[in-house]
Amino acid sequence: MNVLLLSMPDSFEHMPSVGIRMPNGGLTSIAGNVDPHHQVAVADLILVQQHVRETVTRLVRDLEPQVVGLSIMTFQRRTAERVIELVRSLKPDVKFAVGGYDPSLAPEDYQGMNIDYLIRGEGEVTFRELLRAIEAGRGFESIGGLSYRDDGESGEGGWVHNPARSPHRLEDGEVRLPKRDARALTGYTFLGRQVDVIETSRGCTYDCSFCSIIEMRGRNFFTYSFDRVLADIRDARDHGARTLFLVDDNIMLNVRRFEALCEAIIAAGLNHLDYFVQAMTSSIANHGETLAPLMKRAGFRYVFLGIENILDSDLEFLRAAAKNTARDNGQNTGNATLKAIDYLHRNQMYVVGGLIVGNPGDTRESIEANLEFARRYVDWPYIQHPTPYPRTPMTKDFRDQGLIQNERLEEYDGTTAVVRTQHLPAEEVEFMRWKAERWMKTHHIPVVFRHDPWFVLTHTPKMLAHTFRGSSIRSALGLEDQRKAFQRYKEIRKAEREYV
Ligand code: B12
Ligand code: SF4
Repeated sequence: MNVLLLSMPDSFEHMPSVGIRMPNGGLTSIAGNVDPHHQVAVADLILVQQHVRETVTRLVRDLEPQVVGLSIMTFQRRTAERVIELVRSLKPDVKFAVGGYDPSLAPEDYQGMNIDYLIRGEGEVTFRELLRAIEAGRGFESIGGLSYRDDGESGEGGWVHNPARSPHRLEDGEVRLPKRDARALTGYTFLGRQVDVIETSRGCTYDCSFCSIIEMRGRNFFTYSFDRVLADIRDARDHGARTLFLVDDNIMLNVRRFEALCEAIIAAGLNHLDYFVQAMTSSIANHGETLAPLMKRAGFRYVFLGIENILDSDLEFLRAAAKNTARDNGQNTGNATLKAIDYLHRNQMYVVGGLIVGNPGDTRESIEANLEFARRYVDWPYIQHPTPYPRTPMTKDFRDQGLIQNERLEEYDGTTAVVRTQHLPAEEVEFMRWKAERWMKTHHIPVVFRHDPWFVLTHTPKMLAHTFRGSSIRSALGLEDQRKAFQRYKEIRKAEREYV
């Protein structure tokens, strides 16, 4: 069968497509795990953000897919619906499958859409079995993790939801390597270097209230063998990647394993690549003395730190206190953030600082404290607002407190404030972040210049134009109210969301 897998073009403020275009790891993994006789193509629509309609039309005409699969996050749901309608208009008999976080966690919202199958949770085995069943003309009732339309029998609007599939333990080699050759488009980049994504583990045993992971797969942590990980890194390198993003949910859950992975990367001579990883502050703070130099030797350059917030009360709301706690001789010694940042900086790595501002108890002062912290200590701010994604504990909290101000899901991109605090309206929270964060981003330009001068010379005007869109010379000089520039930015952002 011909299969076309699409990831959505929607990006958000901290991932401007002019400088950052990353592949969707889930789709290449699915492509690598269907039976080999299928012709699978993967298209990451982020690569053609300005030409979605033409590109999808061309791909459908050229590849003539019988099955089209879409990977969807919540803020991409509206775009996904539009892509579905477009493909249907081109090829009405195509079978549609959707997967990823949004369909998995809000399947009921997809029942009215013009689709045939919904894959909940991990997709490799479920999708493989789905294709087998379609090909053989068999029923779907035995496929775990699958929801499907069955207008004949079921009562629930024609939908049948099979029992969930347990998360794969990953250790037996059943989940094969991703198939990068399936990619139909080119142009992946992370600040001028070709980028790819790698997985070494899946899952997390924490339960931060804003995170979708627990509802998606339960509290567990399963790992791939190092041989597989190294083979995956080599494959990404052989496909041209020079920067690798480790997309593990929480690679630092097992610090000893992560240290051994760094050693393995060095021993395999793969430390000439740049690595970007998401990390827990407590792991870095508690093991930084040995871990940070080792990471540096293995090629780690950027570390995304889930700081979340510098105030204890906010950490409590976010249920993120445990992963941000430093320990000395088994004693809790307070917030781990500064210690973690210090270890990373001392070893010439850069901190992408993940902070969440706009929590229910936040005041102007508490938000300012976090912004000031970011200004002083992080190299690249990644400040977001709490966003009520389907089925997270936080969503229930916000709903119970009546704080959700905006139900337009296409704006649930993390940098649009959609919830108010008990003290400030959502828009004010967003204004404060927007005003401060644009300038912080400019501080990192010299660092990028030293690493990739050509990229900076050729892309800085575009990057700045993106970061400061809405601003004018007058607003920069203080001759115009910043709020006017902010309103213009909001209008531009709204127009950008019309991808199809
Ligand atoms: C890595 C990652 C990123 C990377 C993305 C790199 C990339 N291009 O892949 C970066 C840092 C850029 C990123 C950014 C964002 N992310 Co993110 N990210 C993750 C993370 C940590 C892992 C995702 C991953 O790659 N997993 C590995 C792959 C193999 O698994 P997978 O994607 O789930 O795919 C499997 C299944 O879902 C399923 N599947 C997926 N698609 C499909 C399609 C079909 C047809 C089928 C059959 C199956 C299927 O099968 C796959 C294989 O098993 C998750 C989860 C977490 N713990 O936080 C969040 C997560 C996905 N991100 C999220 C969000 C919201 C964002 C942002 C909007 C804001 C933010 N929080 O940073 C931005 C938007 C990005 C953009 N487009 O501009 C949310 C999504 C919530 C939701 N309900 O939509 C998550 C769940 C985090 C959270 N807050 O809970 N993210
Ligand atoms: S530690 Fe990270 S992956 Fe784990 S629940 Fe918290 S935010 Fe999610």
